[in-house]
Amino acid sequence: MKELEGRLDGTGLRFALVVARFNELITDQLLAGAADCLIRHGVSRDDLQVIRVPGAWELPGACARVASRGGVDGIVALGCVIRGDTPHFEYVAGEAASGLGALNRTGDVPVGFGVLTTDTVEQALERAGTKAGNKGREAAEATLEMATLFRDLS
Ligand code: INI
Repeated sequence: MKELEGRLDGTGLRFALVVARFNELITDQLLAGAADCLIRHGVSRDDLQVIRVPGAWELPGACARVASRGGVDGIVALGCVIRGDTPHFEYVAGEAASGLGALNRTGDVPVGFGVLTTDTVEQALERAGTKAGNKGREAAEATLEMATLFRDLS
């Protein structure tokens, strides 16, 4: 039986980290976790590009342009959508998830989903480097694994 899976070796790979400024107290922590993960796995700091956008709504458009421009092996999308009193949350979170999902399925490079969708600020903080880990780090690690897998599959 032959098995194929990605590796956590980022030597020579290039990544774009596309990060939303909305809720930046939290997204800055997701960014720190994602960058630290990739560097620890061998990605050169010079091969990381950080691209900032206003909010999670803007993530799919920016990631699509980065993907079509080329020059990266993977993209990590980072954002934080916190539920409010109106249906606004559903639209922003839904569009970010479906837009990034479509891009991940159809593009040449993997797009990691490091977008928190939570009911409260506390839940978001827990997932941005406190008791529930750092979802930016997890998204970066998965993107690295998929980037090496995509290389092997191409
Ligand atoms: N953007 C976020 O990233 N998180 C949110 O929680 C959020 N809320 O709640 O409104 C949010 N809104 C802004 C949105 O992403 C766009 O930047 C804005 O609508 C302009 O297009």
